[in-house]
Amino acid sequence: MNQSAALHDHWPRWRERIDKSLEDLIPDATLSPPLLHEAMRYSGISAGKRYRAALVYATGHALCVGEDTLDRPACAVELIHAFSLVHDDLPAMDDDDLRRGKPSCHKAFDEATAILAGDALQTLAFAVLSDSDWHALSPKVRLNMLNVLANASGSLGLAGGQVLDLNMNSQEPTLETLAAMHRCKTGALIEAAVLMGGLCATDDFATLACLKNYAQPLGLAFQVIDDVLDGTGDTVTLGKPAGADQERGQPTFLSILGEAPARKYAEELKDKAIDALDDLGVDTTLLAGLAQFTVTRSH
Ligand code: GRG
Repeated sequence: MNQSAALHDHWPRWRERIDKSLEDLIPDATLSPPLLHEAMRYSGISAGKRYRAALVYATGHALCVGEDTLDRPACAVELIHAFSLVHDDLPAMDDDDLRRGKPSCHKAFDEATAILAGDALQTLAFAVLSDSDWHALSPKVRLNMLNVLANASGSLGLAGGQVLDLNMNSQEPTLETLAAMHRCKTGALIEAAVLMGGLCATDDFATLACLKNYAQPLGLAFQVIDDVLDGTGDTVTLGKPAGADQERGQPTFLSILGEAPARKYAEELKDKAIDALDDLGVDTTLLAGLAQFTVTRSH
């Protein structure tokens, strides 16, 4: 079976697992305060490709970890991702009205609720990993994961990347400054997803180093294609406003390089990611399939 077919065999099931787990983990909208829980469920459940969750499952799969063990780490990564999207859409950030094919959280609810729903999705990510009623992984492994996820979300990861992004419009960015910003804003969580899947199996330094060497170019490739799709795709397929980067005058890999060189750059990054898998010495078909998907995706 080729990489894409193998991935296709698993990914839809992973999506279902994530939605079922998040249904259980995000408090029910009947619980007080109902509006906050409704907003969290609106932005957290049945949403998105679940690309980062797929990275957790595929990494765990390569290292022979059972899916029951991977569910919570995958949910935690998706909760941070959902939080970042809710905040990214706010008027003080990108001010986008559409996300994942429906009104963004602050449009469907209101701005204050969206800020608080984002905050609560973030803290829930750490709660699901530190929950003393969850016994699939040892406290030491969970602590390592919490550290990876917290660092990826903070000033050296997503939050820092967002600040660099907000300040970027006033500068003439180079390819290197753009890549440095996206290594934080997009790459850090993608790397955390892969490392968390890895940590479910091992804390072996060499294995985790190989996983980083896979995840880092992959995260950048994901963003290069995100920029290409923003400028060349359509709103319905993307589920978010097409052409938004250009409208905001935002520098992107597409605006700096043009479409064909940007796609070529993403291909090179993808090849680098796949090459890094050789050093793992295990069956990495699904991780290679995800790398392939990263550069061929249409949304
Ligand atoms: C401190 C976590 C944290 C966030 C606050 C708002 C913010 C700072 C950071 C923004 C991070 C962000 C939104 C990066 C964009 C990453 C990206 C390319 C998102 C699109 O991901 P997809 O295509 O989306 O996987 P779906 O909807 O499929 O999940």
